[in-house]
Amino acid sequence: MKILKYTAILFLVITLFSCSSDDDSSSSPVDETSGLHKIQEIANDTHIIELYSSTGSLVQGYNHISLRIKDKKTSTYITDAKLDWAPLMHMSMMQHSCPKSVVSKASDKKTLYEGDIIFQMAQNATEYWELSFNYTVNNVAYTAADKINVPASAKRTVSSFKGSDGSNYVIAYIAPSSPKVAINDMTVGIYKMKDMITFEAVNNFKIKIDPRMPSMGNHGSPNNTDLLQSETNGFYKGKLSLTMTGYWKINLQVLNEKDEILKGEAITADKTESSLYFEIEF
Ligand SMILES: [Cu+2]
Repeated sequence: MKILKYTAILFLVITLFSCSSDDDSSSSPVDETSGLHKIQEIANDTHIIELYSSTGSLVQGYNHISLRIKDKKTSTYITDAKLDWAPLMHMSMMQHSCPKSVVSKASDKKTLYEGDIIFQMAQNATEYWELSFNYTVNNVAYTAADKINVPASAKRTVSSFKGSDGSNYVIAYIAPSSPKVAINDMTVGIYKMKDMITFEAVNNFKIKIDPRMPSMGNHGSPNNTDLLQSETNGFYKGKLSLTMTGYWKINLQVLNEKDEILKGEAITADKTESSLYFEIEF
């Protein structure tokens, strides 16, 4: 498996190297999408918006998305756009959005913009997500929208829940994206649903984690730490201890700023899982 991976990297390096040595036109802009894979394009009459991620697909859960805007006439990439995006799920009985960040210029990039979207639900045969853009280039306003593909995740990395305070929340696993047998830096996003369209980051909550291996007597791990926020509207961060590879259920408890439990239960001999959890397997 490792050999395969290294062979793939070697081929990639050779390909990249041979591409760059062929490219002698100094006027063509640098391709800033190396390491990224195209998810899809969303076009209107004037532009093509290219969506990218590290994998080339969207997932139910947390997504870090990069994008660039190509002018159809000149085939050049826009460097000074102002963008806003709006994900909308078209369900049979209603429509709703999901938590998202603003879209901003990627640091040190000319043509690349980036942001986060957390899809709390997957599409199905009749219900689908649409992504719309409102943006301006040289003070001219444009819109573009299209269906996007958000398949169900095999493991649970996002949950919608009603808290004991009556509010609805979305909680999403963000990192580690490649868990290791180690004390991992863990990142989670949590948002309150204000209405069907508006999801706001919540502040000064606490997320308690209790990772367990159900297949091995539901044993846990030492030296986990609660997830806390280091900045207003920011993600929650803590330490996730994983002592072996395999399937882990990360049991969660969400506490509000008054230390009241909004959702989730402590694990005991009789209570082997919380009603709120993430799953990982590595
Ligand atoms: Cu939905």
